[in-house]
Amino acid sequence: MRLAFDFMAPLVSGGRPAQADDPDDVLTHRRYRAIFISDLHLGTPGCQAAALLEFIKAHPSDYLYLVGDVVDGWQLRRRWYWPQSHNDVVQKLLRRARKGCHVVYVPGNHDEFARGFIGHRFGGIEVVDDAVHRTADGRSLWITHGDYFDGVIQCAKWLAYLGDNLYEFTLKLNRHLNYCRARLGLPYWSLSAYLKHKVKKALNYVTEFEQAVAHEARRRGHHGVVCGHIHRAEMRDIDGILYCNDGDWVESRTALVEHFDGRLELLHWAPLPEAAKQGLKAGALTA
Ligand SMILES: [Mn+2]
Repeated sequence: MRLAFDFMAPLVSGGRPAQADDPDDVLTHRRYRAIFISDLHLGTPGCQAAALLEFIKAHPSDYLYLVGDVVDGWQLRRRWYWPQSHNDVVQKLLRRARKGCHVVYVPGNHDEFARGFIGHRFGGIEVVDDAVHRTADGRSLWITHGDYFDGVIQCAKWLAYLGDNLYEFTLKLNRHLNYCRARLGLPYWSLSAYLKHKVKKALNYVTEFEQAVAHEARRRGHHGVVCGHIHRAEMRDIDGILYCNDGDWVESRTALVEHFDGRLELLHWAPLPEAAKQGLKAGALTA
């Protein structure tokens, strides 16, 4: 995986200066041809909305793809959470579209309510089930959130986080469990072996997901695929198909970007220090 820390990157990228489409932008960074972000989960306390807003402001682009789970409808239904910073992100996205950026919204499973509006536009933002992006160097990228592949892969992702301590604990639990089972006249059953099997399956899940998405992109005749969903930024070749996962804005603050020559890159956003935020407004830099 190629992860670039682009904090304080040069103002000029590929011979093209970062131009202001909008005086609201902060031109500390570079302009890209296309930006792909997903799994923002607006409407949840986990969403890093302030950092996300900074990132969007710092990176103007010709295309902006929102690759699903933009708003977390599941959590909002349970508990309403909508601070100003989340509103600011939505306002910024609408503003981007208004200022001429081609903004495409591909809903995911957490914002499946938006799938009811496929084919429509909201303030210039196009809502589609999936999209195809043609890179500057002529490659065709299929854009999908990725949850459609959950059906074929049994997910037990949380088990991947089980550590050694928990394993020790399960061994102990296993002894007690089997003591009880024996007293009830039940045969021995290994809890730890069962869990170990589950963990292995969870680790395989990521690989299987990546392969399933890449193979579908190939079946559809594309050079590559851009997706999200599993909150794991990645860019690599899978059987001749370029698999790109743009990560998320809950844990990793990652985005996939296309340079003006068609080169793709994964970015990890490091929030700006306060000093840089002030005084580096667009107006101050365009002179
Ligand atoms: Mn998802």
